[in-house]
Amino acid sequence: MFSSQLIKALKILKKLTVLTGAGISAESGVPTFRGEEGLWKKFRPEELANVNAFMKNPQLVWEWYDYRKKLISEVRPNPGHDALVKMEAFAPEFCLITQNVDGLHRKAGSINILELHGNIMRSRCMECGVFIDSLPSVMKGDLPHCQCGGLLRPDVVWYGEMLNQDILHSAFRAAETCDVFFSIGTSAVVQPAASLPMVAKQAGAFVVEINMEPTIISDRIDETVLGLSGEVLPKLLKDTWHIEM
Ligand code: BJW
Ligand code: ZN
Repeated sequence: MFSSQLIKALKILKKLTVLTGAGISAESGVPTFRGEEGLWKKFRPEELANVNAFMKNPQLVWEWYDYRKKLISEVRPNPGHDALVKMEAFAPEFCLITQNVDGLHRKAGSINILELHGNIMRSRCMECGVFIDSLPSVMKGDLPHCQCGGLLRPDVVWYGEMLNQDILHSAFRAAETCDVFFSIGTSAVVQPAASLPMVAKQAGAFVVEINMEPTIISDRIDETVLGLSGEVLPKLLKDTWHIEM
């Protein structure tokens, strides 16, 4: 399943950087965005995950987010998340970059995490910018509002919006400076996250993808391991460091 080159690279690495996407949470019961098992058969994420959709119909967008928040609050991390916690303990330096907004890596116990697209459990005031961790705040009709009167929105990054520049900078730095880079459970189509594996490759890292199916980066990296991340990652721990989960 794994090349001897990968096992060797892991055994001697100094810095491991990991990028995760929706696929790593799929086995916890959080649907993905795209692909066969893709989440929103009814809603296209492109149509809801943007500020224009929110301004046009905040009720609908909040309904989608409330539904997802409830779902996420009821699920647990899976063996894929757990294996990454163990890897963080083994790698001298480790950085986990996630596109996911579900907070499951932190729940599992990962420490050095960069949340590229925000966190669904947090809200932000569109007027004064204050962050709010627990809703409901002040409700006006069906919509949550800030003490200042401004409309609250989920603190996530929508299409067409800039990512937090400090977090993005740290993510590019982690990609440029690692020996091994994993791209796990992401279709690698959404920029700028999708550039990170290629940045790591150009900087000389051994780049490995773990996914149920090939993606648009599969031909451009060192190794693709096809399978469920919740099965592949524990096996990788066993084959490399002889850890049973
Ligand atoms: C398994 C599995 C299992 C399943 N085991 N595997 C350059 C070129 C073209 C376009 C752009 C560009 N630069 C910017 C853009 C525009 C846009 C973009 O990238 N569009 C593309 C779609 C073309 N990007 C942006 O707008 C970004 N902003 C930006 O760049 O600002 C600067 C700028 C602004 C304006 C113009 C130009 C520049 C922001 C992107 C924000 C993305 N936001 C979302 C929503 C977050 C909030 C929420 O959750 O509601 O983030 S969209 C959605 O996609 C979400 C995800 O994080 C993101 C990535 O999806 P991911 O994680 O890859 O999931 P899937 O479903 O696609 O894939 C799952 C994979 O798992 C599949 O491959 C399965 O096979 C696999 N899988 N089960 C292993 N068990
Ligand atoms: Zn406010």
